[in-house]
Amino acid sequence: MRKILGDPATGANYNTTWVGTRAGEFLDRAMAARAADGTPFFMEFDPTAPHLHDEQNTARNMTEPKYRNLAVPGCAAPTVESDRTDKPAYVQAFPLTDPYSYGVICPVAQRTLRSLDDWFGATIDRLTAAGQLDQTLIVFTSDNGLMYGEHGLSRKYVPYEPSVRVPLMLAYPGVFAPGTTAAANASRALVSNIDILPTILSVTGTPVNPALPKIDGVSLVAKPAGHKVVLSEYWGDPRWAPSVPAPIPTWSALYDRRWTFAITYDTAGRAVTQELYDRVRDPKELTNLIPLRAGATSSTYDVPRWTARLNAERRCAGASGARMCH
Ligand SMILES: [Ca+2]
Repeated sequence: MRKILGDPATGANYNTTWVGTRAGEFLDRAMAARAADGTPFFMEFDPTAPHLHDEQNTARNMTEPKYRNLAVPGCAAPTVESDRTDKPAYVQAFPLTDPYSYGVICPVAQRTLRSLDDWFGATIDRLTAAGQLDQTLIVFTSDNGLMYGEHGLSRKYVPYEPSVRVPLMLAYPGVFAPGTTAAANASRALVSNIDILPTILSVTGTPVNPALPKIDGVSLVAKPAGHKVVLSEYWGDPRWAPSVPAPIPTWSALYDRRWTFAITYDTAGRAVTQELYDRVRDPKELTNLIPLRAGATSSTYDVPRWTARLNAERRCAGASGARMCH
């Protein structure tokens, strides 16, 4: 992708504006082609926001000038987890608090999303004006969350909820009823980015080539309630080691509507730590309910069963068959 520096003083070529303008130009061409002969179109709109739009810029310059003083909610200091001995060593290596993450990065990131919101609205307006909104599947999501000081952490890459739980909103009139995502059942649905592809295939009536690898996700048209459990995995990347207090290890985690079960591994793939959180009673994931050392059992919780379930999801293939993903 072309690097757009923009002018922090004037906002000229601000990254989101630049990408949004190009997206609008693309849509105009796509609408014309569709009107001419029905050609379908696919567009992915990925602004750099809320990241720094240039590494040399300061956090202040992430924000479009007109929004630099915008009041934004939701960036309070998180609960300090005074006892992190129930968490892996890499977590304990981070400082206990990170005021920069929630005090500086969080509000700036939220202001950048106001610019994104403007361009999202402009995109909807364009589709509406062209009479295409009712025939367009819109997927709104993110590739990751970000820690704003929870557990002392300030990046992504971790199995805790702020890092892995992101919005996934779908709009396609006639298939997904308006407001569905706000309904009690739907908002608790366990879905994952692996469901986006089968959902697009379903909406567009595209047959799956049986010669291709099995698709683990499910179409959210066919299964709007999503999954019984969702797997998340991170593969340790040693290139990040110098930038954090400790390398974040490879881990895998299983989530159902109540529980989070996570295992970290050493570089040889051996399980090192295990964690179990009850997100109903402990939504901030402050108390690991089982012994930290991998393989250690608990008199209260069935650790072998959780381990077996996690391993099954790590090895599953496809949404049907003997080793299906759940
Ligand atoms: Ca703790």
